Amino acid sequence: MYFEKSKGFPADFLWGSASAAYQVEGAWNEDGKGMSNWDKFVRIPGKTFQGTTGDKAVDHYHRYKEDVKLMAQMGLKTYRFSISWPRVIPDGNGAINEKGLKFYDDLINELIANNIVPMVTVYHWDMPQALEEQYHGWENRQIVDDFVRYATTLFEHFGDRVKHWIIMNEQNVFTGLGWQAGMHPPGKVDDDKTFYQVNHHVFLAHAKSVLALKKLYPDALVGSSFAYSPSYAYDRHPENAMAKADYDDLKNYYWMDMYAYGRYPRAAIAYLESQGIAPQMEPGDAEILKEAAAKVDFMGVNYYQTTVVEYNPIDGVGTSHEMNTTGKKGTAKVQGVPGLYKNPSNEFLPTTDWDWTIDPMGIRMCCREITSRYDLPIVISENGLGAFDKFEDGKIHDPYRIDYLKRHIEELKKACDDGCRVLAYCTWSYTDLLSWLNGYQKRYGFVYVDREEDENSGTLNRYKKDSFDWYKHVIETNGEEL
Ligand code: BGP
Repeated sequence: MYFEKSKGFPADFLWGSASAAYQVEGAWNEDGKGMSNWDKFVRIPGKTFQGTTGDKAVDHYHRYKEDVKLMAQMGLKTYRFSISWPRVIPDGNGAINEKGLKFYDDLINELIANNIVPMVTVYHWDMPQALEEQYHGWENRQIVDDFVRYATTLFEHFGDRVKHWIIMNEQNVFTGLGWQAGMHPPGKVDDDKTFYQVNHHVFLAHAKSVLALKKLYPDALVGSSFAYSPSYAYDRHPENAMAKADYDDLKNYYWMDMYAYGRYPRAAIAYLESQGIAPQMEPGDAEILKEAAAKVDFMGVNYYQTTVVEYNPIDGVGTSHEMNTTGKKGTAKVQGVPGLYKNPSNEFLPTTDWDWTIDPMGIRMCCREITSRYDLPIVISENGLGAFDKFEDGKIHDPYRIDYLKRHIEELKKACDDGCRVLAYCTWSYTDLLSWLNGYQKRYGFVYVDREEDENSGTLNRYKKDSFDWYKHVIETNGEEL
């Protein structure tokens, strides 16, 4: 739709930036923290780019005050960060680690003292390794109760100061990479049956946590963040249009329908049943999922790219077990589900060095689709450009990042004009941080951190990139001057 004059962003719009505990904190074995599945996984040779770990990460655990000070200088309105489950409950279901809670108390208080709204992610992928050893983590339904106890501990402890909660980060990504692609812990390959069962457990953990939070704090705002890649049919061929419908049901609505409606898409379940891989539900599950969905306040969206969908014959490509983790353009592979769809590249769009499609209009598509299908408010909980940055005489010129963010914010503004209720926009990320599989060379921050893949490299000092001042001005003008 076209509007003569933009209404712009709402006056209370939350301009933010995001991170995740494992990617920034470091201090992996300090102050009583337990081992996480990621602490274990990164130690398996060949799993991460040049063997990088989050042992030290960017040392946010010790430098959080300096980081918050920079956020305050920028005028950031919200900071989205995650809490590390093994830092708070080292073995997952035993004693609470008071020192772990204290770190997050200090961080939250520091943010509030600087007028920055804390937005907390309960689970951003680092699970206590002890639960893997006790009962194979998410594969066992037992984890639901342990998760809800962990989440409730956070709600009880921080709920007086934290209003914005994201329960799960990118459930679709950590389960897909964990049980199909084999690239995240527990590193299982093509185990579709377990993948859907694991997802069912995660949905229950999400739902029961939403209910627990609303019981304690009815005014809290809650949702989960979905890694949403809106899809385009390859062309007007009906087979490709149907492939897009299959893709949306299995790759997008499967998660978003559950968060928003508390049910699985019928066509997806029919397909999974035909393959013998549908999740097992227990009596009462459907009711809990529905009850929680009615209480969800927003759809969290991590938006990076769109996808093209083309029909994939029964002898066509399957799940890829590798991706471009080096930044050498053109090394990513086409993947799909035989008999349903595959995802070729889009010749109309440029890509990053890691072969991620750059499509600013896609962010507007996300908002429009969510608004039409769910009529929920939206929190853009991640959006950003991973790039190689050059540090020269204390300066980092990153016009490519400014251009990327500017073009996405322009489209987001149009989504607001379209009537979408967008509450927040968080860039990924604030400081540079560890990219799970791509090491430290794939940088996303407004703040450059002096370190490389080697654990002993760099001073860890912080430097503002050009994009820092640019985003400061965006915030000052509430997105009017980009
Ligand atoms: C999302 C994750 C983030 C972050 C981001 C960038 O999927 O929620 O944790 O890592 O993607 O991805 P990458 O680090 O692979 O470039």
